[in-house]
Amino acid sequence: MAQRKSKKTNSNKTDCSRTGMTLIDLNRCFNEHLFYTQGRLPLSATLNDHYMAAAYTVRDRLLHRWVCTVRDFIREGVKVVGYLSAEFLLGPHLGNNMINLDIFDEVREASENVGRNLDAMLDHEEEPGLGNGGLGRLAACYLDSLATLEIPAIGYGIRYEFGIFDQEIRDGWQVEKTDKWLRLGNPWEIPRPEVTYEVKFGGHTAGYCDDGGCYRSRWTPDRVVRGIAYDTPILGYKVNTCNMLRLWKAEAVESFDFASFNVGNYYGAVHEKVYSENISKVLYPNDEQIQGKQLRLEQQYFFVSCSLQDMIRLHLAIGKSLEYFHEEFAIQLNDTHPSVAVAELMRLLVDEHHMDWDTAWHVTRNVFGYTNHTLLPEALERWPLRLFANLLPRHLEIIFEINRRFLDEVRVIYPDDEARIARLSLIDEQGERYVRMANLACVGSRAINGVAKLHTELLKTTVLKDFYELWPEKFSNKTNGVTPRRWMVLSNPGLTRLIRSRIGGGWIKKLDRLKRLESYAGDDAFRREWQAVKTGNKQALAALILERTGISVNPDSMFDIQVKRIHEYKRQHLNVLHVVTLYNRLRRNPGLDMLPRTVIFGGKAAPSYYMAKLIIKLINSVADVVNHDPAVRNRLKVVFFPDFNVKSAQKIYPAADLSEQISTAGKEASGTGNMKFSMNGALTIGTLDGANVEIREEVGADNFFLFGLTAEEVARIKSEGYDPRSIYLSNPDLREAIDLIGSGFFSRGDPDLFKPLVDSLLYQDEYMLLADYQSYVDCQDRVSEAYRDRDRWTRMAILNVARMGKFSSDRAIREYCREIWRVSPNTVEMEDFGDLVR
Ligand code: Z16
Repeated sequence: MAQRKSKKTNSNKTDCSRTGMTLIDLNRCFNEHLFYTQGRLPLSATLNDHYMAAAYTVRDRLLHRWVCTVRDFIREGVKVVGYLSAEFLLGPHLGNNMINLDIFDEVREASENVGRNLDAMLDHEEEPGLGNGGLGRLAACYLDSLATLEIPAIGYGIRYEFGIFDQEIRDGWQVEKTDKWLRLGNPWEIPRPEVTYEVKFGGHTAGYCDDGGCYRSRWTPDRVVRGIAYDTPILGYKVNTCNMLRLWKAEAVESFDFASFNVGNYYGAVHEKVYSENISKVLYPNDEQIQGKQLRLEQQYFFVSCSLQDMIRLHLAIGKSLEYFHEEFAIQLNDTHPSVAVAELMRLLVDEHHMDWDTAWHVTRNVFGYTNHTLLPEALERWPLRLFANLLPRHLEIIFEINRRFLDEVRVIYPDDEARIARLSLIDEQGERYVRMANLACVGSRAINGVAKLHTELLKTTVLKDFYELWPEKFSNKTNGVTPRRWMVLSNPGLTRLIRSRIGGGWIKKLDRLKRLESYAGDDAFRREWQAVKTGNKQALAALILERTGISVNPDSMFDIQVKRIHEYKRQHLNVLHVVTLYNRLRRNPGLDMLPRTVIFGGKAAPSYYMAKLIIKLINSVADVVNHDPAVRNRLKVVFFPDFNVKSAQKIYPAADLSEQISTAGKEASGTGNMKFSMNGALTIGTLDGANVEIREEVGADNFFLFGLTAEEVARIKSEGYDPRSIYLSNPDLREAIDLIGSGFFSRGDPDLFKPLVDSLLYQDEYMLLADYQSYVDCQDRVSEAYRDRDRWTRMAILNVARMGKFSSDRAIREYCREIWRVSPNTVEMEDFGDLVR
């Protein structure tokens, strides 16, 4: 590449002004792509053609920054973050890149010039749904903040051909549809057919003596798969830094086909190809519960191995020795999904790069950090030893060796404490043997963190207690955050404009500056404008609800929204009990002066999670009855919004009045939807769980609707023996609500349909809905009262937004950078490539 003189540019100017791009240039580029990329004349261009032309036009603006950023990845002294995650829930790119390039208005005008409405194009984009929920979306927010803070970083993951399924609702039930997100092509990715690595599976190991007389292990696999890199540029907000997300696609290794081909086994060769490509075929749709499928372990190992090999190649490219690998890279394990990386890095260093064990272990232990995202026992990953041994025989040897050395150390510190040693062991030996991935991650990492204050404290006293006692200095908290670029600027332009009109735009990068809005909470004119923005957002959502569900809702009613994955611990059915309670009040007293509410639900259930799917059916069944009962007279509406995803989330959060964050205390590690709602001016009704605790701390107890047991109380009551039935028997309103569901009232007279749900509440109630019911209903009554005083409500909403600064993912990433990764910003200098670059 011809390199001309290097030129420093002003990073506060937009691309348009920086490179001298004008609207005319943008229009020309747009039309060129329409013609040369899509092969269309303006008159015959479809919506997709226009979208593609717009996407390529915007992508072109990213590439100059990208090549300059990537150039610095292999510059000595620039430490790079490698963020390993099985999921990245990115959401649509076009609008976000336009925001970060600061060319939103210009592109809008350019598209109007070709006779196409920008919003139609934005709506047309298929989102990459390469994640389940919170964890995947967090990874996406973190990539945005890393780039915005000018931290050199690479996200590593899997290029699933099919992401999280599309949800349809038929007869009230969830139906899963394959997510064919690549059907129309993906203009945001750049395939790198020359960046490939081989990944071995299965087979056996054998010991041998190397030239120096050292005992070594040689792994002879029975399968080899190739990973191919697909890169997506990740631009920061108004900076030159454009990092990359590198996702791996699995392909067959040709030499393996040929072996079969030569003996005439054509079918076998093709089978091998199909088999290999299976690895990156589909995202496992389970959130917070493990399935233990071999293919899932294959996926994990596949992307981890490709990613580590890639980082090693980059490291060697700067000419430094691998014993300094941890000085050039900081690798974060997003949950235990990539934790086999600990064994794989050891294997690469010891077996492939002939490093001695102690040096390799020093490097490994200093390069990794591990983030835990859950306390739920069913979500803690363990792999049956058999399965692990068959797929990764060499890694099991390495894990045994790590474990042997580790437990030797433990025995010195805790002599004769066999119970503790058994708990710390990387191998679970009670009954069937398992490899414990969280233990592997803890032993192999320099830093371990939880995702909210409460969660981190609970980690230290429960699931990771023994590790905390062993290495307290490794533990820290990193409360989650979300990016205000996507979750405010892009999704809520009305609010953004209003805030800008008073305090400028500095808050978009320094969210703490929203504090300056506090003084406007008492300003009548500001409050009226605020309400107008909210009403506009509610009207837009009402139109979308009508389009998607056929239900018409009243934008003047309170929009009470719970959107998140469906899970018993998140207690969507507690919300339903409240709806039924309100409904019973209306049936009892048809003239009741009740604050009109629209209760909106959204979220996907894991396809194999029966109770979660039954909860969806329950919501839809209650909705059917309530929405059609003339006695209700528009005082209560219930909506299940189908196929909740990033795209619809961007229209839902801005329209909420009330945010439902009602998990059983101690169960939600953090939550991030809670932050998105509050940033968009919704008030929260919630328990003291996850980040709710800190949100309440920040916005003030007066501006937060708190109810329910604390995590401590939950644990105490559980240990003393919890009896949901006695609560049911002693609370008439609760009994009436449960009985109505149990009677078949919402299921066309069929008492069996919801029996499993009702029984689980009456006889187990693992998540203590009944214990929190009255406190929740009372709290909801306070909510309704507060909403009647619209000025007071708006004041509270303004204060919520003003005090959300802490929950920017920029703050979270700064903490990771300083306290875990020890990386600092690298200002990307733009290089003038002369005629090469427009
Ligand atoms: C997930 O989304 C989360 C945890 C987990 O173990 C697996 C998945 Cl797929 C979520 C937590 O439930 C949520 O509380 C948290 O905010 C989010 O991870 C990000 O940390």
